[in-house]
Amino acid sequence: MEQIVIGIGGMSCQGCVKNVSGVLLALPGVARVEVSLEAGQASIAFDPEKVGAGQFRAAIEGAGFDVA
Ligand code: 9UX
Repeated sequence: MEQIVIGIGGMSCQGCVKNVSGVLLALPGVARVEVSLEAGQASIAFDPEKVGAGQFRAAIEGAGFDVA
């Protein structure tokens, strides 16, 4: 398992946090997600053989947010 922290722009409430968490957790290979509204970032634990940074970016941007 690997860990990555991704900066996210555009989150303005806990609903956004829930939405970002949901799209990330829906990706196969993602084990654990912690999204912080205050810090504007997501910490993701994942299996690097199944998923990676490109898919995290696509999922976050697809949900309407910006990846730093
Ligand atoms: Mo909050 Mo975010 O009212 O996608 S859910 S602004």
